[in-house]
Amino acid sequence: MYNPEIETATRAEMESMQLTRLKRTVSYVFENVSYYREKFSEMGLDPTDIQTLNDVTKLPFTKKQTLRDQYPFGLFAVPMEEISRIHGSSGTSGKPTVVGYTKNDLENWATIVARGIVAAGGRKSDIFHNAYGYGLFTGGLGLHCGAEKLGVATVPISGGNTDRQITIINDFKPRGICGTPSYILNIAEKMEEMGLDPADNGLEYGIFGAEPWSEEMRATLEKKLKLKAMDIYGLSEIMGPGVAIECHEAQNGLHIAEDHFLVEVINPDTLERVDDGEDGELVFTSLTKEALPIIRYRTGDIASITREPCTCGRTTTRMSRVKGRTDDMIIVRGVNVFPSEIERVLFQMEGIVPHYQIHLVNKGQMDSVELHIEIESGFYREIEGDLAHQNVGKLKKRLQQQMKSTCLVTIEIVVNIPKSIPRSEGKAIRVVDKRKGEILSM
Ligand code: DLL
Repeated sequence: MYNPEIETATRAEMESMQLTRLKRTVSYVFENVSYYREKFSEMGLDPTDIQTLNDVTKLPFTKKQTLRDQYPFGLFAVPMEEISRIHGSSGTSGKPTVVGYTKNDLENWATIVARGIVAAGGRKSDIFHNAYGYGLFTGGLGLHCGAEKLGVATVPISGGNTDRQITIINDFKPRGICGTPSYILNIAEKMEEMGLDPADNGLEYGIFGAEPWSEEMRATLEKKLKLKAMDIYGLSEIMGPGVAIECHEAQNGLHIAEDHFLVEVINPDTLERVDDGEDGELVFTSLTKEALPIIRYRTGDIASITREPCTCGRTTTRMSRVKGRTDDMIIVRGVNVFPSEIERVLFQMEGIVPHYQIHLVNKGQMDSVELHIEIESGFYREIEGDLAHQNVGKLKKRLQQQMKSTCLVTIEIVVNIPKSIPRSEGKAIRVVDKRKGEILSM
């Protein structure tokens, strides 16, 4: 472990540290961020009202819209001379959400990510291939600085230019790799197309996240690349990658960096807290941030938490895999479906590749949902000719039945020829609103 005293602290030790830091953060935002000062005053709230960890529920929520309203720097708690870096969230439309970091924030972030890489199976002696995009997006530089802090030989390849990624992986033989699961799958498939075996490159672990993905996707990546795949979670508003990460020992829930982030799970409709183990929206309060401290940030991400210690020996609260986002959820005739649930079904079907897009379309007066899928090249060759039409029909029917029994929805299936669905080089675009020409979820 990288920080054993933190990672194996007793609940009482952790909560005592959290309470001290929460009190400090609440006073700090009251003094330094006019938005929070006004908000607290409106609510008749004084920083001294926070006496226990549960008192966090007295505090107001912060939403993405708050950051947009304060664009670009309105929520910063320090003057610009103390800001060392600025990132932005990968907004699907409009202006990005802007976040800033002081030197201490960057130092804490690097430590958290270094700790996460070790939990995921990384060692100082590794070569580490970083295929997250470098830039305003926090993925590239976030993983980079954590890897450097740990002392691994970091390859800052960034996203895209897949042929070059493959050459580098083959020649450098990294032990670790990170990137979005959809892009890593894209790399593996490209290797296969080039006649290379993705399993034959010495990779031992992968750190994949920044987008929802399924256990089925994990199984595929682990098999194709012959590595252990760990889930990493984070968001720029809270810090970036590393808010939580799976350990390689258990691969069973993501350990939250609780010494820096206080987690709550709420019902997104009633805004009340839900019990441990129950799905709800993740809410985080930063406990150590200087540049952009944030109170009860509503992430929009649906997951559950457990405080049970993990078999790896870590005692930190773990979150489940993110099921989807509240604003990603598609409602088909009253039934809620997340793209990741659709992905699970696709991975189980033979003859279909796991690349897909969900299109929201308008047919006449009615809104409807189309699932665009793609046939596997081998399967496509088999069905070419007279039987083609009939077989595509059968495939569609089978998929539709599977969707109906697993996700409880009837969705129109549109079958496309191989390689026609755009491949991801970062966050995959899963939902496209054709009614407005907008990409809804990446
Ligand atoms: O995606 C930070 C990140 C980079 C995380 C690299 C992991 C690895 P944003 O661009 O601000 O930051 O997007 C944050 O992405 O609210 C989730 O909806 C989604 N997300 C991030 N990690 C996961 C994950 C980065 N492991 C938004 N599973 C979050 C599911 C994830 N969704």
